[in-house]
Amino acid sequence: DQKNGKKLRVIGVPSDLGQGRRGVDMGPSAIRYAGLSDRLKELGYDVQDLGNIDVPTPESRVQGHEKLKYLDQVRAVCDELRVLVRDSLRDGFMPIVLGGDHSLAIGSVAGAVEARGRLGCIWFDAHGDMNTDKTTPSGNIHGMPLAASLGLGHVDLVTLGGFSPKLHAENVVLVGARSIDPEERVLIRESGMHVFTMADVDEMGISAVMHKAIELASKGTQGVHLSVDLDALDPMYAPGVGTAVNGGFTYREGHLAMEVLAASGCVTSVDFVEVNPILDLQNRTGTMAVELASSLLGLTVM
Ligand code: 5AB
Ligand code: MN
Ligand code: MN
Ligand code: MN
Repeated sequence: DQKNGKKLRVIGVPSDLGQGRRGVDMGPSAIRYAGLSDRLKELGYDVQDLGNIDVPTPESRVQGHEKLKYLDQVRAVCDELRVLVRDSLRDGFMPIVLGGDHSLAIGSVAGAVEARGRLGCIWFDAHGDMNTDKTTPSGNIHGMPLAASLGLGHVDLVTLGGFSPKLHAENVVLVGARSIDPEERVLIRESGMHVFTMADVDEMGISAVMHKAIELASKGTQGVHLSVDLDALDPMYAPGVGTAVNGGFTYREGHLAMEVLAASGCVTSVDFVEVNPILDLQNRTGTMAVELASSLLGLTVM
């Protein structure tokens, strides 16, 4: 059994710094409450939960930068996460990062690349997360983590860990996109990264999309960082997200995507982000995150 002796480390990032709606800071609690650790232990893993990174509450924050909201604090949180992800991998653990808003992925990607070298990245999202300080319509850094990881945007985000870029566009695959800002679209096209929109998923089927995504992300890399924004799923299955967009993955498409990834064995670190229990219905979205993690980490019925 390939899971024997496999060690997982859970890292909570209770951050709502990167977006505009309160409540996503409680995402890590909601995912834990839905039974994450027990499910993973049932699957035969050794699970260590490191608890949460300290994140300043809104009441104690200062808005430093005129355009990018809470830039300094986002950078500090990402830097702390970078070290935890890096050291977890170096200690032989697969990091499972719980968010919190998607800005945290700047830190998890940086740490994963530091530990392992060249990595592919599969990014499940309704959005592109490819805005920069120049193109952002909102000032919210959760719309920028993929750009920052590709070396685009504000220097404080791009240079985390002292190196840039973290990712190479030919190994980056966005899956599930259906809400891209006009200038963000230009950056996506110019970058050369790969995009499978929901229309592509409808046309090709999620299985073919995933096989292609894995091939692209794995080519010449030491593993794949998987970043799951729960808003990739249809709001019917994941209503507890700050920026819900209709027309997302069905329950089975989400699971099949994880199952194809599990079979490939390519994923070396993962984020589950944007879970907002205040906007949720009876923790449906936290539960979805736990179920997706189970499928990713190899739950087989037979
Ligand atoms: B998420 C928007 N493109 O930049 C922006 O949830 C939304 O991490 C970003 O994918 C959504 O503000 C960021 C309009
Ligand atoms: Mn999103
Ligand atoms: Mn996102
Ligand atoms: Mn969001």
